[in-house]
Amino acid sequence: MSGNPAVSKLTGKEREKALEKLKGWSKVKGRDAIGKTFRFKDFNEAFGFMSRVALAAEKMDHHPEWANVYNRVDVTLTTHDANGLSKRDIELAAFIDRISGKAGRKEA
Ligand code: H2B
Repeated sequence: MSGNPAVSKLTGKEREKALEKLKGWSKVKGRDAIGKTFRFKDFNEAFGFMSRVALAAEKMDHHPEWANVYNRVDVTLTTHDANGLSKRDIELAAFIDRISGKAGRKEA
C-alpha cells in the first residue's frame, strides 16, 4: 500500500538523527524498515508487552509487524503508506522502548 500523503519517508538526515536516539534498533536487510528483538522472562511477560504495544498502536493508527515465540518478540517497523521508514515508526519505536523496560535486546 502506498499513497497517504500525510506520511512521508524520512530523508537521509532525518533518519540518521532519529535512529541515533533509538537503542538496539537496526536496519532490516532488503527493506526500508527497522527491527528489534525483545526477550522477556516468559510468555506472560512477552504477551503483556504485546498487549500494551497493541493498544498504543491502535490509538496511533500505526501498527507493527511482529512475531512471538514464547518469551521472544521480533518487531519490525515500517510505514506501508509511505513505502518505507517515516516518523511514525520512530515514534512507535520510542514508545516500545519506554514500556519494554530492560527487556529489549538487539538480536546477535
Ligand atoms: N501501520 C503501518 N505500520 N503503516 C501504515 O502505513 C499504516 C499502519 N497505515 N496502520 C494505517 C494503519 C492505514 O492503513 C489506516 C487506514 O489509517
